[in-house]
Parts: sequence; structure tokens; C-alpha cells
Amino acid sequence: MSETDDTGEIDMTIDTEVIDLDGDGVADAVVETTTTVIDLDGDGVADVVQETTTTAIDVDGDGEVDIIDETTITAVDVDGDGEFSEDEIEVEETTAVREDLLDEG
Ligand SMILES: [Ca+2]
Ligand SMILES: [Ca+2]
Ligand SMILES: [Ca+2]
Ligand SMILES: [Ca+2]
Repeated sequence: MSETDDTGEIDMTIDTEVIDLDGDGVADAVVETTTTVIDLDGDGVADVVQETTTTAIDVDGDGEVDIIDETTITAVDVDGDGEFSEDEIEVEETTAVREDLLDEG
């Protein structure tokens, strides 16, 4: 039916982990990992893998997120050997802290 069947595939998975640091039953940190695997030429071997980990932390325990840390790892198989060597992997990290939390400190 479709002519694009063998030309590429994108696979995305989202994994969410809730962490209760002090064990009071209320979540203190939520870690969400989004993994995107892209097979550009459809040969079954991943050409691009991108993993984004977002960590939301409630420092003072008031139920509102205070710090959001986001790390993105992008691996591109530039030379097409099916492996991601060190120079083909890029890591990017950003941290956002709630503004009024900084004022108090
Ligand atoms: Ca807790
Ligand atoms: Ca491929
Ligand atoms: Ca908070
Ligand atoms: Ca490679």
C-alpha cells in the first residue's frame, strides 16, 4: 500500500520514574526519559538515537517543582558503521531553577 514502508522508522519511548526521597508518600522528584530511535534508511540499524532525561525536583516539599534539569544526549551514526563512537555523541544539559527560590536564598 505505502511506498514509504522501507525508507525509515522512528521509534519513541517515554519512561517516567517517580522518586519519593523521604518516604512520606509524596513525590519529591520525577524523572522522565524520552528515547527516540531513528532508522533513516530502514535497514534495521539505528542511525540516530536521542535520549532526553528531564528531572523535576521539589526541594522544599511543598508539592511544587523547584528545579528542572534537562539532559539531552544525541548520537548520530555519521559514518554509518552501526556504532556510536565518542565523536558522534553530543550531550547538552540545562538546569532551570524557580525564580522566587533564588530570591529567598
Ligand atoms: Ca516525599
Ligand atoms: Ca539505518
Ligand atoms: Ca517546592
Ligand atoms: Ca559510527
